[in-house]
Amino acid sequence: MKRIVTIQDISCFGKCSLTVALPIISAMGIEACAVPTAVLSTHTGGFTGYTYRDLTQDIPNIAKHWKNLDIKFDAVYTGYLGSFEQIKIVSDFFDEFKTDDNLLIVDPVMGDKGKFYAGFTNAFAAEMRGLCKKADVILPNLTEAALLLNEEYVGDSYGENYIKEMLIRLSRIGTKIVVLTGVSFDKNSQGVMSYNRETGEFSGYFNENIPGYFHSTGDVFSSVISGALTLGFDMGKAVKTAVDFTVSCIKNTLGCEKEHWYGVKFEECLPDLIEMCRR
Ligand code: PXL
Repeated sequence: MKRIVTIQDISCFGKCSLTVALPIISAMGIEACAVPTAVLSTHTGGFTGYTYRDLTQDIPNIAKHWKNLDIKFDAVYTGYLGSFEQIKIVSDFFDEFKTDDNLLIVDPVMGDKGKFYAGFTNAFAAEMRGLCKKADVILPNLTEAALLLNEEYVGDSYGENYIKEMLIRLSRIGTKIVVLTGVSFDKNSQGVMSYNRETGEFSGYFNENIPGYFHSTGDVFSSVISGALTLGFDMGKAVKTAVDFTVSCIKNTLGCEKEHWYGVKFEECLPDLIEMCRR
């Protein structure tokens, strides 16, 4: 059985970060371990008045205990991180838990649609770039890619060449595999493009573009692709599984957007994910 440790906050209400990653990783038949970086009453994307308890100081102690127990991970997957100091400590965690054959996966959660999430800055993006340098796989959306490269966000006006060149620039940060999410070359389809720096291979996978904004789809996608790569799926199958599952979750939320504006209804789709991982 494979084992992933995911490092991100727990937003107690709101269906994102750990409350999405843990059930998805478990459904994929992978042992899910967690390092909670902070406890929030809700996520920050649309709620006001949320509480925030920082757990940065606990992370080195958790790591030390696990080292004493000689626990090893097939993948370390990081999501939302809340401070410079947290990035530094997660970077130390990478150094401690990297092995010859495990995967360090970074979703550089910072923003979407050309805007930072609450509390993030350009200086944070520069620090996040340092963490991406150590990763085997990074999973930015187009906004996060621009922030990592210190470039202008292009909005919807780009073609395939622009994306390929952006993938190459991102890979120069030092990462072996870059998966760029939220790529759309026409209004009917949306998906991802990836680049493997070692083989020079690009690949793309697209599914229906469903109009609207669906919170937490980034965390759903990143959790599934992290699981799929950990299970040893090749990039094509990993990307297809993650995109198709994310689209199923969005479709399952259509018609309930008013009530479920804060996160997609991924739970009812988990049986499909279990099935996708059996094939
Ligand atoms: O979905 C990413 C995410 C994770 N954690 C927190 C967030 C967000 C996005 O807004 O606010 C706390």
